Amino acid sequence: MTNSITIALSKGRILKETLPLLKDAGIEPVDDIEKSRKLVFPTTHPDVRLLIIRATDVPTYVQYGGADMGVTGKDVLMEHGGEGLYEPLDLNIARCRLMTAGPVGQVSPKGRLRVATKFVNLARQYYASQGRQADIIKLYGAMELAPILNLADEIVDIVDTGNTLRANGLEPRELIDHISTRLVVNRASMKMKHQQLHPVIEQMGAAVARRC
Ligand code: PRT
Ligand code: MG
Repeated sequence: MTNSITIALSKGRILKETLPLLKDAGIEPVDDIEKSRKLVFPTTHPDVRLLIIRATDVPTYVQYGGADMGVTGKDVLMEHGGEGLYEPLDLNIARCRLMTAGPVGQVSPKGRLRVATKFVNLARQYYASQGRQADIIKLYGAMELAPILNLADEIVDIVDTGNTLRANGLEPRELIDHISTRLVVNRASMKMKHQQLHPVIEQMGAAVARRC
């Protein structure tokens, strides 16, 4: 199997925009990914197979060599830490912002803050970089509920249109970072399978450039 490469894709909102970029690199799943319950998909490229997994698991699979390459959000990569990974390409899809947010019309309290988020590492780093004391409360979803139910003073979450915040009585406060989807590669694979990986990275890069 040393000649074959495995690419881990994030299921969910990134997947639809990733498939056309892979297609331009000559890689198309043979089954309809969105209709199938399979997790591993052969492709029209004889040496390439795709894994369809949760976005948050992509860096882990690629780091440990379960996949040679992966596609996931910069938010997920920053939260993971990026050990063992190269990040050769910004795919420029699923663009959004990582922000702090709190109840409309309130300002962030001056003293110690309670912050609810699924991005605990990112949040800890951000508040430390601002010289602010923060107790981070880990949630797995529906962060917007936390300030409403007085679980937290503010949240750290992804914002796109801002509709989700508004619908829950919240507003954006500070921009932490701009986010887009990235291609990542296992460091050992980059050396050992350079011949197979290099053309895929090149062709996906060209596909991204054509779309800009
Ligand atoms: O949902 P699940 O827990 O299974 O996994 P996930 O949330 O990691 O996956 P998914 O598919 O929801 O998101 C994958 C990636 O898409 C994220 O890691 C981001 O890099 C990127 N992305 C782009 C977004 C959004 N836009 C986005 N709008 N991820 C999430 N959202 C959510 C946000 O969490 C909030 O609930 O949409 C809501 C905000 O949207 P607006 O338009 O109302 O502001
Ligand atoms: Mg989600």
